[in-house]
Amino acid sequence: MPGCLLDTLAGQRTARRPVWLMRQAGRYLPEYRDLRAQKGGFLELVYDSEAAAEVTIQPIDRFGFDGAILFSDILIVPHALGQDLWFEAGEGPRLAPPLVDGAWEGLERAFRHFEPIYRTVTLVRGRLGPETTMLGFAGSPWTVATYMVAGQGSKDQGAARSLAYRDPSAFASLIGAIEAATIEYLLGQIDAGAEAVQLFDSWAGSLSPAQFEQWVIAPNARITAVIHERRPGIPVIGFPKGAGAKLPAYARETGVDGLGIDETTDPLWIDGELPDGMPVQGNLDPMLLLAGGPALEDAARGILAAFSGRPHIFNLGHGIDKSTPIPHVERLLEIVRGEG
Ligand code: 1CP
Repeated sequence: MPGCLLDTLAGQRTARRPVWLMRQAGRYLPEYRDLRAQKGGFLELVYDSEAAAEVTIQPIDRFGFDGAILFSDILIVPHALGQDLWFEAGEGPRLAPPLVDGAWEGLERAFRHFEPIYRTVTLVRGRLGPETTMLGFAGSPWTVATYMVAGQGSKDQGAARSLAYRDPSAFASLIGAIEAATIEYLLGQIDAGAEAVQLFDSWAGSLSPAQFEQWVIAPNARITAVIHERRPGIPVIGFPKGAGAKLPAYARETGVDGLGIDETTDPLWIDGELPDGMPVQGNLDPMLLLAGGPALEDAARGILAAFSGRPHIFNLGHGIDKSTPIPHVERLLEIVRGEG
């Protein structure tokens, strides 16, 4: 029996609104911090399937979310494509060599890095009750490319944006390589037990409209089409963060089954723009969850009301902040579940 999250993605309006939170596994949970300290680091945790399965399930045990998002990272695909990957304490990810000219062909592929991730999915699926949906994920090619080209995170994604203008064919080749690896990776997650997958395009908002068509919509449409063709019935959630006015085109043209929306999007506006019955996911500001109090409660109720006429998965507009107090999460869940 599928849970209400899968029913919602199939276009049904369920009695209770399904809810999960982006980055629901992570540093705001003391049980995560303990395990991370024991294992020595983030990547050590990700590649240890037993530990990653435990971290994936921690927020389900504590809060009973309707979806369990695989504990991993979007940068596993660059690692598998042959870049070195590590995390600098207090700074963030580093990838070497940076692909300033987009030349990925010389890298030595290491698709074996996908194997422990698949094992995590299988372990988690085996331990979840049928009411909880196992969510796989990957980064979208554009967002993954921004890290591969710069060799790290960046404020304006300038290195990738300028390469895409300077040498569009080299950039298209890099996007194509990421796309192919992402398809293989998502199919592998599905075969291991993922029941839906999300494409995170965290930097979709940094592109001009024409570039958005080329580097966001087109690759996501191709990935979604292959998943639909080869694993029929597995829904794809697209999350083009920052897409704003380009969201309706993204929803129409990619073929995704559900649309993730960030906190800068007005729920009433997007509800009016999307086709009737299209499932949406979002979009509470993570800073409201951090702040708590009446502002949080009013905003949560406003989102529930705005999306009461279509299938809706309650979520944040972006990842939960690491300083979020746990009682605020508990209060939010009471509101979403109609208990308070
Ligand atoms: O413990 C730690 O210090 C590590 C922090 C951390 C965590 C918990 C990183 C490093 N990644 C993750 C897990 C993660 N990342 C998940 C799974 C768990 C969950 O959602 O509960 C997911 C889905 C991601 C996705 C991810 N990684 C994105 C897309 C979503 C988003 O937040 O925009 C991005 C951009 C990354 C890259 C990344 N990984 C980690 C960091 C700190 C970053 C961002 C780097 C930057 O500042 O650009």
